[in-house]
Amino acid sequence: MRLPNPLIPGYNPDPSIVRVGEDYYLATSTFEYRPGIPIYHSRDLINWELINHVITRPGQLQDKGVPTLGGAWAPTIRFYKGLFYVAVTDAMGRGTLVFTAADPAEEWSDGVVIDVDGIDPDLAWDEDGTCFMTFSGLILGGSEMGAHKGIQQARIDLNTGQRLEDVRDIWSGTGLMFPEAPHLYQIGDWWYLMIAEGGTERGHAVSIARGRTPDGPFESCPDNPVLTARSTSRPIQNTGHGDLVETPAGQWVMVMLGMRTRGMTRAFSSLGRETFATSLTWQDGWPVVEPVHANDLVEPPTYRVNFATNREVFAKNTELFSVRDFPADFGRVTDAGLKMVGVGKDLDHEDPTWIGRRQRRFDSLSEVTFSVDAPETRAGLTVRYDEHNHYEIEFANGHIIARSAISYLKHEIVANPTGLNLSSVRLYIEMTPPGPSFFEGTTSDLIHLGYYGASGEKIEVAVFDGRYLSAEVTTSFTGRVIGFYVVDGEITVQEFSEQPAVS
Ligand code: 6LW
Repeated sequence: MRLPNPLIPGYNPDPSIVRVGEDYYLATSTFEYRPGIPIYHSRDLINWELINHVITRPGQLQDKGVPTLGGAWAPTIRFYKGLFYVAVTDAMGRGTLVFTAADPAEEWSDGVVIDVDGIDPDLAWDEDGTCFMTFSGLILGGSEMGAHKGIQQARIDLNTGQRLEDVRDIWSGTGLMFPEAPHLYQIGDWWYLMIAEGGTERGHAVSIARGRTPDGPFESCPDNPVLTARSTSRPIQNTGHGDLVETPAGQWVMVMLGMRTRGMTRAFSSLGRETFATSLTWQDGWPVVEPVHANDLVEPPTYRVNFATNREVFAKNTELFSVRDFPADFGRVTDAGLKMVGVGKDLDHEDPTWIGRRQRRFDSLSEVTFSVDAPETRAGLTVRYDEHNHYEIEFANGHIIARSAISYLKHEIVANPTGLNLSSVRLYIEMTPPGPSFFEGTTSDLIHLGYYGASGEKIEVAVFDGRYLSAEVTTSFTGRVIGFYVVDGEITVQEFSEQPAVS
């Protein structure tokens, strides 16, 4: 099967997939962003549509006090006896949770806390209907913070969240670091336990074992790892954290996370960990997995929203999200556009007054148009990884400022525009490939920041190096997100878009 890669572009790590009849549903990690845990739907594994989110209201995850990179880690989506389940770790928050929904496109439950201590919870049921939770014993709190106990398992009561037995250690891979992302499948006469190992960086890999019962013992596949990109020149690296699905025609597919690395040493992944896919066949009871090939089977997506005409901008299938808050918490939809009022939080704040979406294409021109209520207003357009790593083009007190904030290093370039129309401030951030020279080619991309002048001409204020907004430099689990924000005063946003870069 030839599947588009990326399958779902933009930061969408730790994918989990389930098929019910002709319908496929896929969920990914979203950490501190809200709404969280997107549900993507497809009927052909090629075209995917965002239909809903599991996390749509406060309290489902811990909303305050969760550190950046904590939050929704690694969902597992499954269907059993008429009910959809999403097991997930609210890392450094509520812990291990299971959400349910009769229809994945409708509201999900509040989440039941499960009495296990670890990450990457998986759900599987045996013939008697007993539920097995298999997970990675990484401890994220207390005196054992950081301890890794390998792959573990326990029978659980999904209604109460209680364990029905002591946690047991089970097969934990071939000895590579960080055994995680376990998924348990009953296929034919075997129970297969598939895991990720090697760490989510360049050494990432998928390994598998099998046994006659869901709790093992398991024998390791002689060809492990069955999937890895380590030490290869493949454009898609870090492949791991896989989940399997069988098509109605009996073909098998693995979805997994990967990174499209760029730069002379392929060191920089601008969009973070995205969702990819590959096909596999079974030989002698073991999977033979195709390497993950990049292709342009599906065009990189574009995006445009007009807030004056679209009243459903925060519908359940919206791409728009915010950090630790929901967009509707501070975005008010009106006939004039989306009104947002600053409360003095700038982009160094852990929950800025910011609304945005994932950067989903390399050659990206993102633009926002908004009116300001007074020259003292401070608002702009930013591409961010987190509160410590962001570039922005900002309207402030009648000036236009291009600012880079990388870790604790800040740099500003100020432009004094003439004839700026306060009722229609139009800012842009554009990503383009690096220059052709050997030195220029060391980076991933160039990030151009500017505004449109009174006669609609693009006026560039600064060009910053894109390598510093990459997963490797920011040590981030997420990816680049682009959005508009307000610090002081009020703005009314008319339009927000991402189109192919034109420079
Ligand atoms: C996730 C773990 C991982 O829980 O990173 O890729 C964590 N590996 O499996 C967060 O994405």
